[in-house]
Amino acid sequence: MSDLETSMVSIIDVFHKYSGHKCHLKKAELKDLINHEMRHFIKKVQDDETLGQLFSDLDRNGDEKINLREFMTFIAQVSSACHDLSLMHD
Ligand SMILES: [Ca+2]
Repeated sequence: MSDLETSMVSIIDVFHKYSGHKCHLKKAELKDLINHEMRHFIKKVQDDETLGQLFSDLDRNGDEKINLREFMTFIAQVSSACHDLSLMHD
C-alpha cells in the first residue's frame, strides 16, 4: 500500500480501537482517543465542558455518537490546522 493508503487504514484502525464493534465513539471514548493518540497535535482534554463542546461540534447529526464520517471530519480539521501552523513556521 502507498503511504497515504497506510495512513487511511491507520485512522480507521485507531477509530475501531476506541469504538469497539459498535462503530461509534461515546464521549469518554473520544476523550481517551484524543488524549492518547493526538497528544502532540491537540491539547489534552481535561474538563467536561471542553469535552462536551467538542463532542457536540463533531456530532453533526446530533445522535450523541461520533461515527466514522464525523471522526474523519475531525481528523481533516486537525490535519489542516497543523498544516497551516507548519506553513507559518517555514
Ligand atoms: Ca453523530
